[in-house]
Amino acid sequence: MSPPFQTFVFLDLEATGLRDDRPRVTELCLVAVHRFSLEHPPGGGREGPRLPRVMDKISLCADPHKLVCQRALELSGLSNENLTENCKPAFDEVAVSLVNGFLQRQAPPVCLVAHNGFLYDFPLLRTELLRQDSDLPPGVFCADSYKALRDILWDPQTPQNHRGYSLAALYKRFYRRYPPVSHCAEADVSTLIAVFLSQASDLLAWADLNARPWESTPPMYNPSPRKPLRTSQEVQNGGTPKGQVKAVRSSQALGLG
Ligand code: DCM
Ligand code: MG
Repeated sequence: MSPPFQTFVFLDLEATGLRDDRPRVTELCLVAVHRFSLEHPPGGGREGPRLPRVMDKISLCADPHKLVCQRALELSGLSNENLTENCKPAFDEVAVSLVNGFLQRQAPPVCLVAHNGFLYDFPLLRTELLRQDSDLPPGVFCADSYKALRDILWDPQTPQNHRGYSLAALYKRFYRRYPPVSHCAEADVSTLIAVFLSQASDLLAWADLNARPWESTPPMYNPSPRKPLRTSQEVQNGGTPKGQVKAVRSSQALGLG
């Protein structure tokens, strides 16, 4: 199915590090907003932007089975320790089916939107899906709001550097305050929706023209062959497969457990 898109699904991932670290996902949030609500926004009050009333949301934390780097921990507040303490399973086949079921509930065609998504969130999500021998449902597209807003707001008179287009900087530009929370997947998605709403008609037109088919997203890296991971069912039963015991022990040896 081709544009115009009927549903925009805003996405943010938290992870163990940056691209070069071969990161693993620690948190995923998806919020689906119908085009109608983006074309008829609720308006803002003195207290800040108001988001559409009708939105579907999913937010999941995941054990990354990899050391969370210090900077990622400081930013996101997610650590190997607190994810383990809260018995979070890996980004496993249950997470994949939740994401796919969520997307299938939305009015098609669906376009994912992430800030810097072409370079970070989309390739990383594709890697995590490939690790589970899976992918998104057919017909999904994706658009990068960072790239879109650079195109839309570009003014040769006042060249802005890369930082001027960060999510927090754009929110400040449009709402004259910084986002109340950053680097939590759900909070970053709320900030992204608020930013999107402030430029909605241009961004909708940009997405209809420039969104890419999901299948054209290259994975961030090729996941190594699958190791036995603790599944959601095993977490529920309190069971721990042998490989996982080893991983927990080695993280204890690293001072994580
Ligand atoms: N990240 C990082 N170092 C940075 C910025 C981000 O390791 N300087 C990683 C950890 C974050 C993830 O990127 O969980 C996603 O970033 P953001 O919170 O901006 O969405
Ligand atoms: Mg984030």
